[in-house]
Amino acid sequence: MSNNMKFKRKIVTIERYILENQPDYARGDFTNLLYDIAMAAKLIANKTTRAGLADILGSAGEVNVQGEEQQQLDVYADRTIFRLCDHTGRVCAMASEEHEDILEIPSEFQKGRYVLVYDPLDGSSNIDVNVSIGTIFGIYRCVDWANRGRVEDCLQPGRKLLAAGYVLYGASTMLVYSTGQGVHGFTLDPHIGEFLLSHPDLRFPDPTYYSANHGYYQRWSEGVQAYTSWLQGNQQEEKDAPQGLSERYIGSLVADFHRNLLKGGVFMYPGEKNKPNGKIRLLYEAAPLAYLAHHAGGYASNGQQSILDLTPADLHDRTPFFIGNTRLVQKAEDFIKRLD
Ligand code: AHM
Ligand code: MG
Repeated sequence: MSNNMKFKRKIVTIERYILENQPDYARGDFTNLLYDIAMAAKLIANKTTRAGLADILGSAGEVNVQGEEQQQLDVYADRTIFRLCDHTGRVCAMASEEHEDILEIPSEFQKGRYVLVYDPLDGSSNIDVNVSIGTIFGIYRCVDWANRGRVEDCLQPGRKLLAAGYVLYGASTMLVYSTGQGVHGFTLDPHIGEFLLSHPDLRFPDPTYYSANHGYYQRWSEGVQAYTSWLQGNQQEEKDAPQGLSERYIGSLVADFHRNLLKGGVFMYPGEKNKPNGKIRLLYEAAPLAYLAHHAGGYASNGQQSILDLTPADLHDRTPFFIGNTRLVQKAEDFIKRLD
C-alpha cells in the first residue's frame, strides 16, 4: 500500500454509525429519532457560532435583514428540537427544561412510543459571553402504550433510559451519546455539515480534575467541605486522598462533564444549606449524564445513592449532583454519610 493510503481511521458519519450500531430492540423510529437530534444539533450549532453577531444583526424581538424575527438562543434551541420531533410519529411526549408542563404532540400528528426529555441550551450564564454551552437529552419508552403522552411517561428514573447524550457547542461542536453500548463522540465538520466519529468508546481515565463552584463553599455541609479538602489532597481525615488534582470549573455542565470524561475527574454541584437540592435538574441534566457516566465506567450520585435510581416526582425536581470517576464519587457518599 502506498504511504498516502495508510490513514489511521475510517471515516464514519453519525448516520452510518447509528444505523450500524442500533440496539436489538430498535426499529426505524428510534434510529430516526437520534438522527433528528443530530439535525437539531447542527441547526443550533449554526446559531451558536453566530451568537456574538446578535447585537449587530438584531437582538431578540427585532426583525433581521431577511425579515425573520431574531430569537434568543435558548428559545431557538428549545423550539428547534420540538419542531423537529413533534410531527414524526416517533415521540408521544416531550419535556423541556424551558417549559413548566410536558410538551404534547399536536393533535394532527401521530404519537409514537418514545419520550424525549431535554435541556435545550444549558449553561445560561455562558450564552452571552462566548463560552461553551450545551444541549442535554434523554430518551425513554412510554410507560403505557394505550395512554401514551402523559406526564407519567416523563417521570421515569434514569435507569429506564434507552439512550442519552449531549451536544457541546465549544471550539468544535461535538455530539456524544450512548444507547447502552458504550459512549461515542462525534465532531461536527462545519464545512460538510456532518458529525464524524472522532471519540469511539469513551471511558473515564484516571482523574486529573475536580470541578465545583468554590464560591459557594460556605453554603456547603460539613461533609461536602471535608470532601473538598480531601479532593485537594488533604490526608488528615483519610489517608487515600488523591494527589495533584487540578480544579477546573466552567459553569456549563456539559463542558465540565465533557472535560472530565476525556481527562478524568469529578464534578459536583452539592446541596446548599438553604437550597438542599442544589441547582441541577434531575430529569433534564442529572439523569442523562448519569446514564452516560455509567456507560463510560463512571458513577453519579446525589450524595447518598445512584442518580439512576431516583424517580422524579415533578418535571423540574432538582438534585445534589456528584458525577465522574467512580472512586471519587463514592468517596463523596462516604464523607456525607459520616459527617452530615
Ligand atoms: P441553567 O440550566 O440555568 O443553564 O443552569 C445550569 C448550569 C449548569 O450548566 C452549571 O453546572 C451550573 O448551572 C452552574 O451554576 P453556578 O453558576 O451556580 O455555578
Ligand atoms: Mg440547564
